[in-house]
Amino acid sequence: AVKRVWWKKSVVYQVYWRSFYDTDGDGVGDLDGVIEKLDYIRGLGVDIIWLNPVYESPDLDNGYDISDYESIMPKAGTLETLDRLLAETHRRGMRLIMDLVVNHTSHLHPWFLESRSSRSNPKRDWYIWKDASEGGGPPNNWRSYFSPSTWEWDAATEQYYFHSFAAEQPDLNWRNPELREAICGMMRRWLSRGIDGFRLDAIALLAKPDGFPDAERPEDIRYLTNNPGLHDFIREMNARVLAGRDIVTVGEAAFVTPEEGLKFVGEDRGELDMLFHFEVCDEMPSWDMLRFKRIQRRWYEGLWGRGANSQFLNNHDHTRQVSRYGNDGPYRVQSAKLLATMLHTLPGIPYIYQGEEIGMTGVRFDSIEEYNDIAMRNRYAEEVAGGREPAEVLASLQPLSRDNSRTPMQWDDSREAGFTSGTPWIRVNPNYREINAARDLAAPDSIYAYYRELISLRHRHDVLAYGEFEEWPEYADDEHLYVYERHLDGVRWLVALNHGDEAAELIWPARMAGRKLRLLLGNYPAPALGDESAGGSKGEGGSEGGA
Ligand code: ISL
Repeated sequence: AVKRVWWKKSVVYQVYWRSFYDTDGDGVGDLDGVIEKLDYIRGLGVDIIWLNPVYESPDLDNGYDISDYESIMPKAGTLETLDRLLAETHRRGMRLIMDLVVNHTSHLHPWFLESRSSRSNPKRDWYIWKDASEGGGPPNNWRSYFSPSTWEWDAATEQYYFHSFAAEQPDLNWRNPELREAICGMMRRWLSRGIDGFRLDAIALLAKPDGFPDAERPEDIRYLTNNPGLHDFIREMNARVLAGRDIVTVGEAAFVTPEEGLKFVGEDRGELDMLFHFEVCDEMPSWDMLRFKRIQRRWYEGLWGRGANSQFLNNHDHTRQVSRYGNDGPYRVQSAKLLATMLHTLPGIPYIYQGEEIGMTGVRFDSIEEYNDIAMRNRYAEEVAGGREPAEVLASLQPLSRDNSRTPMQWDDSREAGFTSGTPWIRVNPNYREINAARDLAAPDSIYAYYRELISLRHRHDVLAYGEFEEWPEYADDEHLYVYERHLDGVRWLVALNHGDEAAELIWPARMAGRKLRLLLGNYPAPALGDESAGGSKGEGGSEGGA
């Protein structure tokens, strides 16, 4: 049986605040904007808000380069605004978790300024410094996420420092006990302020291997993650900060298998509550039904009854799910509902990324200057410097640019989609006249209304949170149909999904004879559920999500 905890019946809504709602006209969303839209979020029925980083930052990686953990970036607001947001969130019966980056800081964080000031500075060891290799040049051949090397030369002290992401994001040295104490103290202060937990950024990266050996295949950056000692750090963090509080934590863990994943979230481990694994978003470029089924099966078998997973197909790093994994053309609405049905009925806690609930789509800007994403811009510069045709490089980077999901929330059909009275920091998707929240709020059969219903079903029925998962074997190898049940204490829910663009008929297996069916939800008008022909669910070129 699965351990029952409130957050397992919850749905999380991710607020990428800089693109959510701008109240002061500077073109960047802000915390006041989140406060103003709390009723919209609450209207959906979600329980937990995950707020992307709001700390003081030079903002080269949109807040993931923190220069002061204890204050708020002026673009977002002040500590006072954050307190108000927290109070207003709680007043509406929701909780707020903050995104926290402890693998690295900004290169402008006072800790790093001290660390780089001299080899003998007391904070030298709070970051990772190494001499050049014997022949000169970086200590090893590793690639970072956002640039050709993980090593950046510091001319003043004549050593390299290590960075898993951009050079402006030096990695902290978790082997240093004073550093760990500083991080734990900071986390405790945030919890005392009343926040309800953390989304822990890049948590699988905290430990680095002894001696930093060269990689055989530098382009496969798995070596950055899951190194020995990682779980000691997380357990210590749990014991010193998280344990015994009514909070919830989710770790962002790149490159984990279910076996590795269980170490983060195993209920007997004393580490974290939930996990984002990236076997779908990082490793499945476009929809692949058989692969997706395999991933779901393995994670279910690996974690069920032992630790919690999460379900998501997009976030601020991954392009919009309806564009990437669905159909954002003629079947956009049906497709968005289909993906939602799947995410909210598979085992795991569903995460919604702002705008997903109205079916927002990816974008394509005309020139590299219109993009902001540091990962994309650095990659573009590297490839163009390497002699590739700029237009070709741009075209190859567009589909997966992180900016696809970072365009402003489309509130209505007024200028700039009602996001700002000024000039938005990143262009609004031109399709905002058709796709916007005002329109969805007014239509009873909108994507928004459908999400609200899915969330309400989760709250009202334990089977979605605690029910076992069973695929119909008849369709296990089907490339378009995904048919499974969740069951708990004699209650069985059937989910039948058609990802194909052709109508399909569900063949009713003999074991279903005599079953009484009630249709709960579907992305097409309800099919007739006769006594015999109970399963004949046909969808015009789309899909059925019903039970
Ligand atoms: O988006 C990815 C690549 O497709 C992920 O692997 C991602 O880069 C990685 O999981 C870490 O992401 C997080 O930390 C980054 C930050 O830029 C991302 O926005 C954040 O989600 C560095 O702090």
